[in-house]
Amino acid sequence: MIKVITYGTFDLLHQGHINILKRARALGDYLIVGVTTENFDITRGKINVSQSLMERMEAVRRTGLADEVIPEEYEGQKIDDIIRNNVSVFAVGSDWDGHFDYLNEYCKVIYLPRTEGISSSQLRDSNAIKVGVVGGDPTVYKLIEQAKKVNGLEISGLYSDEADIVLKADKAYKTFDALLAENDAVYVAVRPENRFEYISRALNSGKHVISESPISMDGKQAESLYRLAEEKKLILFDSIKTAYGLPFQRLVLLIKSGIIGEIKNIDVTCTSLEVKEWLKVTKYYSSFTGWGAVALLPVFKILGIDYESISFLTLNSDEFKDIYTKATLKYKDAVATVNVGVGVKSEGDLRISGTDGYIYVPAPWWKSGYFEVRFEDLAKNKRYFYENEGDGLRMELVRFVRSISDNANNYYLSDDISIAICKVMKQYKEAAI
Ligand code: C2G
Repeated sequence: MIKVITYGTFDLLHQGHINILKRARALGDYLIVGVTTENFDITRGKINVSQSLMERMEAVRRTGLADEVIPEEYEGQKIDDIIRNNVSVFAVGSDWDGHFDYLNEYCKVIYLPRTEGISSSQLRDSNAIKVGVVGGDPTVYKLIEQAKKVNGLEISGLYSDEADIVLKADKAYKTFDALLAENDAVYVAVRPENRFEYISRALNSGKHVISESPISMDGKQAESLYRLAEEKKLILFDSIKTAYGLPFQRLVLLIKSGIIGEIKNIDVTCTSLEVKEWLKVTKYYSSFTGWGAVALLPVFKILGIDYESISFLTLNSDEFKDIYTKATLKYKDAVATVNVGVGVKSEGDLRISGTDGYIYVPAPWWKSGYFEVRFEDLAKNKRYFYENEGDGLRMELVRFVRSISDNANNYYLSDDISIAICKVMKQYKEAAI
Protein backbone atom coordinates (compact mmCIF):
# COMPACT_ATOMS: atom_id res chain seq x y z
CA MET A 1 0.00 0.00 0.00
CA ILE A 2 1.32 3.45 -0.93
CA LYS A 3 0.76 5.92 1.87
CA VAL A 4 0.74 9.65 1.06
CA ILE A 5 0.96 12.47 3.58
CA THR A 6 0.24 16.18 3.21
CA TYR A 7 0.00 19.11 5.62
CA GLY A 8 -1.67 22.45 5.86
CA THR A 9 -3.65 24.91 7.94
CA PHE A 10 -6.78 24.44 5.81
CA ASP A 11 -8.42 27.59 7.13
CA LEU A 12 -11.85 28.27 5.59
CA LEU A 13 -11.47 25.21 3.36
CA HIS A 14 -11.70 26.19 -0.29
CA GLN A 15 -11.35 24.74 -3.78
CA GLY A 16 -7.55 25.12 -3.74
CA HIS A 17 -7.37 22.85 -0.69
CA ILE A 18 -9.77 20.33 -2.19
CA ASN A 19 -7.73 20.18 -5.40
CA ILE A 20 -4.50 19.54 -3.52
CA LEU A 21 -6.13 16.82 -1.41
CA LYS A 22 -7.49 15.15 -4.57
CA ARG A 23 -4.09 15.34 -6.25
CA ALA A 24 -2.34 13.98 -3.20
CA ARG A 25 -4.91 11.19 -2.86
CA ALA A 26 -4.29 10.19 -6.47
CA LEU A 27 -0.60 9.59 -5.73
CA GLY A 28 -1.31 6.53 -3.57
CA ASP A 29 -3.84 4.34 -1.77
CA TYR A 30 -4.04 5.96 1.64
CA LEU A 31 -3.96 9.68 2.50
CA ILE A 32 -2.92 11.15 5.84
CA VAL A 33 -3.58 14.87 6.31
CA GLY A 34 -1.76 16.83 8.99
CA VAL A 35 -3.61 19.95 10.14
CA THR A 36 -1.50 22.57 11.94
CA THR A 37 -2.42 23.51 15.48
CA GLU A 38 -2.87 27.17 16.41
CA ASN A 39 0.36 27.22 18.41
CA PHE A 40 2.41 25.67 15.65
CA ASP A 41 0.99 28.20 13.21
CA ILE A 42 1.93 31.04 15.57
CA THR A 43 5.51 29.81 15.84
CA ARG A 44 5.75 29.67 12.04
CA GLY A 45 4.40 33.24 11.82
CA LYS A 46 0.86 32.44 10.73
CA ILE A 47 -1.28 34.10 13.35
CA ASN A 48 -4.51 35.09 11.74
CA VAL A 49 -6.17 31.75 11.21
CA SER A 50 -9.95 32.15 11.52
CA GLN A 51 -11.06 28.66 12.49
CA SER A 52 -10.16 26.47 15.42
CA LEU A 53 -8.15 23.27 14.96
CA MET A 54 -11.31 21.19 15.50
CA GLU A 55 -13.23 23.07 12.83
CA ARG A 56 -10.37 22.80 10.35
CA MET A 57 -9.80 19.09 11.00
CA GLU A 58 -13.53 18.45 10.69
CA ALA A 59 -13.68 20.32 7.37
CA VAL A 60 -10.85 18.17 5.98
CA ARG A 61 -12.59 15.01 7.25
CA ARG A 62 -15.84 16.02 5.57
CA THR A 63 -14.18 16.18 2.14
CA GLY A 64 -14.03 12.40 2.38
CA LEU A 65 -10.59 12.52 0.73
CA ALA A 66 -8.51 11.79 3.82
CA ASP A 67 -8.18 8.34 5.36
CA GLU A 68 -6.68 9.85 8.47
CA VAL A 69 -6.55 13.42 9.84
CA ILE A 70 -3.93 14.26 12.45
CA PRO A 71 -2.83 17.48 14.16
CA GLU A 72 0.60 18.90 13.31
CA GLU A 73 2.00 20.32 16.51
CA TYR A 74 5.74 20.95 16.22
CA GLU A 75 8.71 21.59 14.00
CA GLY A 76 10.19 18.30 12.84
CA GLN A 77 6.97 16.31 13.26
CA LYS A 78 6.83 15.57 9.54
CA ILE A 79 9.92 13.33 9.80
CA ASP A 80 8.41 11.51 12.75
CA ASP A 81 5.04 11.02 11.02
CA ILE A 82 6.67 9.72 7.83
CA ILE A 83 8.83 7.17 9.61
CA ARG A 84 6.20 6.03 12.11
CA ASN A 85 3.45 5.63 9.52
CA ASN A 86 5.66 4.13 6.85
CA VAL A 87 4.76 6.89 4.40
CA SER A 88 6.01 6.65 0.79
CA VAL A 89 5.07 10.07 -0.57
CA PHE A 90 5.06 13.55 0.95
CA ALA A 91 2.99 15.98 -1.15
CA VAL A 92 2.55 19.72 -0.81
CA GLY A 93 1.63 22.70 -3.02
CA SER A 94 4.15 24.25 -5.38
CA ASP A 95 4.27 27.43 -3.26
CA TRP A 96 6.61 25.37 -1.05
CA ASP A 97 8.88 24.36 -3.96
CA GLY A 98 12.25 23.15 -2.66
CA HIS A 99 11.37 23.83 0.95
CA PHE A 100 10.81 20.21 1.92
CA ASP A 101 13.63 18.61 -0.08
CA TYR A 102 15.18 17.48 3.20
CA LEU A 103 12.35 14.94 3.51
CA ASN A 104 13.72 13.08 0.44
CA GLU A 105 15.87 11.21 2.90
CA TYR A 106 12.72 9.54 4.30
CA CYS A 107 10.28 9.33 1.38
CA LYS A 108 9.51 10.75 -2.07
CA VAL A 109 8.74 14.50 -2.05
CA ILE A 110 6.29 15.81 -4.64
CA TYR A 111 5.33 19.45 -5.19
CA LEU A 112 1.88 19.62 -6.71
CA PRO A 113 0.52 22.51 -8.80
CA ARG A 114 -1.20 25.14 -6.71
CA THR A 115 -4.65 26.44 -7.62
CA GLU A 116 -4.37 30.04 -8.73
CA GLY A 117 -6.77 32.81 -7.75
CA ILE A 118 -8.00 31.55 -4.39
CA SER A 119 -6.57 31.64 -0.88
CA SER A 120 -7.63 31.66 2.75
CA SER A 121 -6.20 35.18 3.15
CA GLN A 122 -8.39 36.41 0.32
CA LEU A 123 -11.48 34.88 1.94
CA ARG A 124 -10.57 36.39 5.32
CA ASP A 125 -9.91 39.79 3.74
CA SER A 126 -13.10 39.92 1.73
CA ASN A 127 -14.97 41.42 4.68
CA ALA A 128 -12.10 43.17 6.44
CA ILE A 129 -13.01 45.36 9.40
CA LYS A 130 -12.16 49.00 8.72
CA VAL A 131 -10.57 50.72 11.70
CA GLY A 132 -10.00 54.46 12.12
CA VAL A 133 -7.47 55.61 14.70
CA VAL A 134 -8.14 58.58 16.94
CA GLY A 135 -5.33 60.23 18.88
CA GLY A 136 -1.64 60.67 18.55
CA ASP A 137 -0.09 58.30 21.03
CA PRO A 138 3.14 57.17 19.34
CA THR A 139 1.96 53.55 19.69
CA VAL A 140 -0.35 54.19 16.75
CA TYR A 141 2.58 53.87 14.36
CA LYS A 142 3.43 50.46 15.78
CA LEU A 143 -0.23 49.62 15.47
CA ILE A 144 -0.27 50.56 11.79
CA GLU A 145 2.81 48.37 11.17
CA GLN A 146 1.36 45.35 12.97
CA ALA A 147 -2.09 45.77 11.45
CA LYS A 148 -0.57 45.21 8.00
CA LYS A 149 0.22 41.66 9.09
CA VAL A 150 -3.28 40.89 10.29
CA ASN A 151 -5.81 39.71 7.77
CA GLY A 152 -9.40 40.76 8.22
CA LEU A 153 -8.52 44.22 9.52
CA GLU A 154 -7.48 47.38 7.79
CA ILE A 155 -6.43 50.72 9.29
CA SER A 156 -8.10 53.34 7.11
CA GLY A 157 -6.68 56.56 8.55
CA LEU A 158 -6.08 58.78 11.58
CA TYR A 159 -7.70 61.68 13.32
CA SER A 160 -6.44 63.82 16.18
CA ASP A 161 -7.67 67.05 17.71
CA GLU A 162 -4.78 67.20 20.13
CA ALA A 163 -3.11 70.30 18.73
CA ASP A 164 0.46 69.36 19.51
CA ILE A 165 0.18 66.05 17.70
CA VAL A 166 1.42 65.92 14.14
CA LEU A 167 -0.02 62.96 12.36
CA LYS A 168 2.17 61.07 9.96
CA ALA A 169 -0.57 59.36 8.05
CA ASP A 170 -1.51 58.66 4.45
CA LYS A 171 -5.06 59.56 5.31
CA ALA A 172 -5.99 62.07 8.00
CA TYR A 173 -9.68 62.61 8.77
CA LYS A 174 -10.81 66.22 9.25
CA THR A 175 -13.28 65.42 12.00
CA PHE A 176 -14.03 62.51 14.32
CA ASP A 177 -17.50 62.28 12.78
CA ALA A 178 -15.93 61.81 9.37
CA LEU A 179 -13.82 58.99 10.81
CA LEU A 180 -16.91 57.39 12.37
CA ALA A 181 -18.84 57.59 9.12
CA GLU A 182 -16.22 55.62 7.20
CA ASN A 183 -15.27 52.86 9.62
CA ASP A 184 -16.57 49.76 11.41
CA ALA A 185 -14.34 50.22 14.44
CA VAL A 186 -12.22 52.82 16.22
CA TYR A 187 -8.83 52.50 17.88
CA VAL A 188 -8.73 55.07 20.69
CA ALA A 189 -5.26 56.43 21.46
CA VAL A 190 -6.13 59.84 22.85
CA ARG A 191 -4.96 61.03 26.27
CA PRO A 192 -6.38 59.12 29.22
CA GLU A 193 -8.79 61.83 30.36
CA ASN A 194 -10.33 62.06 26.87
CA ARG A 195 -10.81 58.35 26.23
CA PHE A 196 -14.21 58.08 27.87
CA GLU A 197 -15.70 60.71 25.58
CA TYR A 198 -14.31 59.21 22.36
CA ILE A 199 -15.27 55.67 23.30
CA SER A 200 -18.83 56.81 24.16
CA ARG A 201 -19.18 58.65 20.87
CA ALA A 202 -17.90 55.68 18.89
CA LEU A 203 -20.17 53.16 20.65
CA ASN A 204 -23.15 55.48 20.31
CA SER A 205 -22.47 55.60 16.57
CA GLY A 206 -22.55 51.80 16.42
CA LYS A 207 -18.79 51.27 16.10
CA HIS A 208 -16.67 48.64 17.80
CA VAL A 209 -13.88 50.05 19.94
CA ILE A 210 -10.40 49.09 20.96
CA SER A 211 -8.82 51.57 23.36
CA GLU A 212 -5.52 52.17 25.03
CA SER A 213 -5.62 51.38 28.74
CA PRO A 214 -6.95 52.73 31.08
CA ILE A 215 -10.09 53.21 29.03
CA SER A 216 -11.18 55.90 31.51
CA MET A 217 -9.84 57.54 34.67
CA ASP A 218 -12.92 56.42 36.57
CA GLY A 219 -14.30 52.91 37.24
CA LYS A 220 -17.95 54.01 37.06
CA GLN A 221 -17.41 55.55 33.64
CA ALA A 222 -15.68 52.36 32.49
CA GLU A 223 -18.61 50.29 33.74
CA SER A 224 -21.04 52.45 31.81
CA LEU A 225 -18.95 51.99 28.65
CA TYR A 226 -19.09 48.20 28.89
CA ARG A 227 -22.83 48.39 29.56
CA LEU A 228 -23.30 50.57 26.51
CA ALA A 229 -21.25 48.19 24.36
CA GLU A 230 -23.35 45.27 25.54
CA GLU A 231 -26.64 47.06 24.87
CA LYS A 232 -25.51 47.93 21.37
CA LYS A 233 -24.04 44.44 20.79
CA LEU A 234 -20.64 45.96 20.09
CA ILE A 235 -17.16 44.86 21.10
CA LEU A 236 -15.15 47.05 23.48
CA PHE A 237 -11.54 45.89 23.87
CA ASP A 238 -9.01 47.14 26.39
CA SER A 239 -5.67 47.36 24.65
CA ILE A 240 -3.08 46.02 27.08
CA LYS A 241 -0.90 44.21 24.56
CA THR A 242 0.70 41.89 27.10
CA ALA A 243 -2.65 40.27 27.89
CA TYR A 244 -3.02 38.93 24.36
CA GLY A 245 0.47 37.52 23.85
CA LEU A 246 1.03 33.79 24.20
CA PRO A 247 3.75 33.95 26.91
CA PHE A 248 1.59 35.87 29.38
CA GLN A 249 -1.46 33.68 28.75
CA ARG A 250 0.62 30.58 29.40
CA LEU A 251 2.15 32.10 32.50
CA VAL A 252 -1.29 32.77 33.99
CA LEU A 253 -2.57 29.27 33.16
CA LEU A 254 0.52 27.68 34.65
CA ILE A 255 -0.03 29.59 37.89
CA LYS A 256 -3.72 28.66 37.96
CA SER A 257 -2.72 25.01 37.58
CA GLY A 258 -1.00 25.34 40.95
CA ILE A 259 2.61 24.83 39.86
CA ILE A 260 4.00 27.15 42.58
CA GLY A 261 1.24 26.58 45.13
CA GLU A 262 -0.84 29.38 46.58
CA ILE A 263 0.24 32.83 45.48
CA LYS A 264 1.31 35.07 48.34
CA ASN A 265 3.14 37.95 46.68
CA ILE A 266 3.59 39.65 43.32
CA ASP A 267 6.29 42.22 42.62
CA VAL A 268 6.01 43.95 39.30
CA THR A 269 8.03 46.80 37.80
CA CYS A 270 7.57 48.80 34.59
CA THR A 271 9.73 51.80 33.79
CA SER A 272 10.75 53.75 30.73
CA LEU A 273 13.37 56.43 30.34
CA GLU A 274 11.59 58.01 27.44
CA VAL A 275 8.71 60.33 28.31
CA LYS A 276 5.78 60.12 25.94
CA GLU A 277 5.14 63.60 24.55
CA TRP A 278 1.50 63.60 25.55
CA LEU A 279 2.31 62.52 29.08
CA LYS A 280 3.99 65.90 29.50
CA VAL A 281 0.86 67.87 28.66
CA THR A 282 -1.99 65.68 29.75
CA LYS A 283 -3.93 66.64 32.86
CA TYR A 284 -3.12 63.37 34.58
CA TYR A 285 0.31 62.86 33.10
CA SER A 286 2.27 60.53 35.24
CA SER A 287 4.12 57.28 35.33
CA PHE A 288 1.05 55.65 36.85
CA THR A 289 -1.37 56.67 34.09
CA GLY A 290 1.24 55.61 31.54
CA TRP A 291 2.29 52.28 33.05
CA GLY A 292 -0.26 51.49 35.76
CA ALA A 293 -2.60 49.43 33.59
CA VAL A 294 0.18 47.15 32.30
CA ALA A 295 1.67 46.72 35.77
CA LEU A 296 -1.71 45.93 37.36
CA LEU A 297 -2.49 43.30 34.73
CA PRO A 298 -0.58 40.37 36.32
CA VAL A 299 -1.84 41.34 39.77
CA PHE A 300 -5.50 41.31 38.73
CA LYS A 301 -5.16 38.29 36.46
CA ILE A 302 -3.51 36.22 39.18
CA LEU A 303 -4.93 37.54 42.45
CA GLY A 304 -8.27 38.79 41.15
CA ILE A 305 -9.82 42.22 41.53
CA ASP A 306 -11.12 41.95 45.09
CA TYR A 307 -8.23 43.59 46.92
CA GLU A 308 -8.97 44.86 50.41
CA SER A 309 -6.91 48.03 50.20
CA ILE A 310 -4.47 49.90 48.03
CA SER A 311 -1.96 52.60 48.91
CA PHE A 312 0.33 54.75 46.82
CA LEU A 313 3.73 56.31 47.36
CA THR A 314 4.39 58.85 44.64
CA LEU A 315 7.52 60.79 43.91
CA ASN A 316 7.12 64.14 42.15
CA SER A 317 9.86 66.07 40.41
CA ASP A 318 9.94 69.70 39.25
CA GLU A 319 9.05 68.67 35.74
CA PHE A 320 6.54 65.88 36.42
CA LYS A 321 3.84 65.27 38.91
CA ASP A 322 4.73 61.61 39.18
CA ILE A 323 8.06 60.23 38.06
CA TYR A 324 7.80 57.13 40.21
CA THR A 325 4.93 55.42 42.00
CA LYS A 326 4.87 52.40 44.25
CA ALA A 327 1.39 51.03 44.74
CA THR A 328 0.78 48.32 47.31
CA LEU A 329 -2.27 46.10 47.19
CA LYS A 330 -3.43 44.03 50.13
CA TYR A 331 -5.59 40.96 49.53
CA LYS A 332 -7.06 38.62 52.11
CA ASP A 333 -4.31 36.07 51.53
CA ALA A 334 -1.73 37.89 49.44
CA VAL A 335 0.06 41.16 48.80
CA ALA A 336 1.38 42.87 45.68
CA THR A 337 3.66 45.78 44.87
CA VAL A 338 3.50 47.66 41.61
CA ASN A 339 6.47 49.90 40.72
CA VAL A 340 6.18 52.28 37.80
CA GLY A 341 8.48 55.04 36.63
CA VAL A 342 8.97 57.40 33.72
CA GLY A 343 12.38 58.98 33.29
CA VAL A 344 13.74 56.45 35.79
CA LYS A 345 15.41 53.20 34.87
CA SER A 346 14.92 49.98 36.77
CA GLU A 347 14.84 46.23 36.19
CA GLY A 348 11.42 45.71 34.61
CA ASP A 349 10.85 42.22 35.90
CA LEU A 350 7.96 40.28 37.38
CA ARG A 351 8.18 37.96 40.37
CA ILE A 352 5.35 35.81 41.60
CA SER A 353 5.87 34.06 44.91
CA GLY A 354 3.94 30.97 45.90
CA THR A 355 3.92 28.50 48.77
CA ASP A 356 5.80 25.89 46.69
CA GLY A 357 8.07 28.04 44.51
CA TYR A 358 8.24 31.23 42.48
CA ILE A 359 8.14 32.43 38.90
CA TYR A 360 10.63 34.89 37.52
CA VAL A 361 9.92 36.79 34.30
CA PRO A 362 12.99 38.81 33.24
CA ALA A 363 12.85 42.38 31.94
CA PRO A 364 11.04 43.58 30.00
CA TRP A 365 8.48 41.13 31.42
CA TRP A 366 5.57 42.72 29.51
CA LYS A 367 6.97 41.48 26.21
CA SER A 368 9.25 38.69 27.33
CA GLY A 369 8.86 35.33 25.62
CA TYR A 370 10.69 33.59 28.41
CA PHE A 371 10.18 32.82 32.11
CA GLU A 372 11.42 30.44 34.76
CA VAL A 373 9.67 28.46 37.46
CA ARG A 374 12.03 28.05 40.39
CA PHE A 375 11.92 25.78 43.42
CA GLU A 376 13.94 25.21 46.56
CA ASP A 377 15.20 22.04 44.88
CA LEU A 378 17.08 23.48 41.89
CA ALA A 379 16.73 20.23 39.96
CA LYS A 380 12.99 20.88 39.63
CA ASN A 381 13.43 24.31 38.01
CA LYS A 382 11.77 24.72 34.62
CA ARG A 383 12.20 27.19 31.79
CA TYR A 384 9.48 28.18 29.36
CA PHE A 385 9.90 29.82 25.94
CA TYR A 386 7.12 31.16 23.73
CA GLU A 387 6.83 33.24 20.60
CA ASN A 388 5.48 36.72 21.27
CA GLU A 389 4.71 37.86 17.75
CA GLY A 390 4.60 41.67 17.55
CA ASP A 391 4.89 41.97 21.35
CA GLY A 392 1.26 40.98 21.81
CA LEU A 393 -0.06 43.81 19.66
CA ARG A 394 -0.53 41.64 16.60
CA MET A 395 -2.33 38.93 18.60
CA GLU A 396 -4.48 41.59 20.21
CA LEU A 397 -5.68 42.71 16.78
CA VAL A 398 -6.31 39.11 15.75
CA ARG A 399 -8.40 38.58 18.92
CA PHE A 400 -10.28 41.81 18.30
CA VAL A 401 -11.20 40.75 14.77
CA ARG A 402 -12.26 37.33 16.00
CA SER A 403 -14.34 38.76 18.86
CA ILE A 404 -16.20 40.92 16.37
CA SER A 405 -16.86 38.06 13.96
CA ASP A 406 -17.94 35.67 16.76
CA ASN A 407 -19.62 38.38 18.85
CA ALA A 408 -17.70 36.89 21.77
CA ASN A 409 -16.54 38.23 25.12
CA ASN A 410 -12.93 39.17 25.65
CA TYR A 411 -11.47 36.07 27.23
CA TYR A 412 -7.96 37.51 27.45
CA LEU A 413 -8.79 40.71 29.29
CA SER A 414 -12.20 40.67 30.94
CA ASP A 415 -14.42 43.72 31.41
CA ASP A 416 -14.01 43.29 35.17
CA ILE A 417 -10.25 43.72 35.04
CA SER A 418 -10.47 46.62 32.63
CA ILE A 419 -12.96 48.34 34.99
CA ALA A 420 -10.88 47.53 38.09
CA ILE A 421 -7.90 49.25 36.47
CA CYS A 422 -9.99 52.40 35.97
CA LYS A 423 -11.12 52.23 39.60
CA VAL A 424 -7.49 52.13 40.70
CA MET A 425 -6.79 55.17 38.50
CA LYS A 426 -9.44 57.12 40.39
CA GLN A 427 -8.01 55.99 43.75
CA TYR A 428 -4.57 57.00 42.56
CA LYS A 429 -5.78 60.44 41.45
CA GLU A 430 -7.40 61.02 44.81
CA ALA A 431 -4.39 59.79 46.73
CA ALA A 432 -1.51 61.17 44.72
CA ILE A 433 -2.53 64.31 42.91
N1 C2G B 1 -3.01 25.25 -1.68
C1 C2G B 1 -3.19 25.17 -3.05
N2 C2G B 1 -3.84 26.20 -3.68
C2 C2G B 1 -4.28 27.26 -3.02
C3 C2G B 1 -4.11 27.34 -1.64
C4 C2G B 1 -3.46 26.31 -0.98
O1 C2G B 1 -2.79 24.21 -3.71
N3 C2G B 1 -4.90 28.23 -3.70
C5 C2G B 1 -2.29 24.14 -0.98
C6 C2G B 1 -0.99 24.57 -0.31
O2 C2G B 1 0.06 24.60 -1.26
C7 C2G B 1 -0.82 23.49 0.73
C8 C2G B 1 -2.27 23.16 1.11
O3 C2G B 1 -3.10 23.65 0.07
O4 C2G B 1 -0.21 22.35 0.18
C9 C2G B 1 -2.66 23.80 2.44
O5 C2G B 1 -2.49 25.20 2.34
P1 C2G B 1 -2.52 26.13 3.63
O6 C2G B 1 -3.72 25.82 4.40
O7 C2G B 1 -2.27 27.52 3.21
O8 C2G B 1 -1.31 25.60 4.50
P2 C2G B 1 0.23 25.91 4.34
O9 C2G B 1 0.65 27.03 5.20
O10 C2G B 1 0.61 25.99 2.90
O11 C2G B 1 0.76 24.59 5.00
O12 C2G B 1 4.54 23.00 6.56
C10 C2G B 1 3.84 23.09 5.33
C11 C2G B 1 2.48 23.40 5.61
O13 C2G B 1 1.92 22.62 6.60
C12 C2G B 1 1.60 23.69 4.43
